Amino acid sequence: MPSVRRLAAVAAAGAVLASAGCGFVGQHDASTHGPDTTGTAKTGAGGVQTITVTGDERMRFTPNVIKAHTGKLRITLKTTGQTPHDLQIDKFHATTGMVMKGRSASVEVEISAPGRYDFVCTYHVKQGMTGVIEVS
Ligand SMILES: [Cu+2]
Repeated sequence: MPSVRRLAAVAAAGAVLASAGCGFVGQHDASTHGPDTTGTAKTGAGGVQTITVTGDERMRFTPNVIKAHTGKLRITLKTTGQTPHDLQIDKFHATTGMVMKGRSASVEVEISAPGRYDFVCTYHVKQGMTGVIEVS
């Protein structure tokens, strides 16, 4: 059963990089990280938007561009290969924690402002394992 870490974080303008040591560890850039795959979060029970992202042996998230609206968003990371991954949304300091082969775990945030929110695999950010949530 996937574990859910609840974080009621608010994306207030200007709250970026509030604390040293927990800033952006990577920024999504398709020009260096290969072609993007886009997925749209679906609104389910309780108005929570959900989407599943896979992490694979190529050190890529699929999709790596998530379209969502403001409100609650739950991203489930599923690791498909041998290599464990995590999914961390930098701005919210929110993470799935390490997800082993064949397992999945979720991270849930509440996004109050439209914008672009980067996420990374903290283990493979240097290999370009990054993505972005596009919130409208
Ligand atoms: Cu990874």
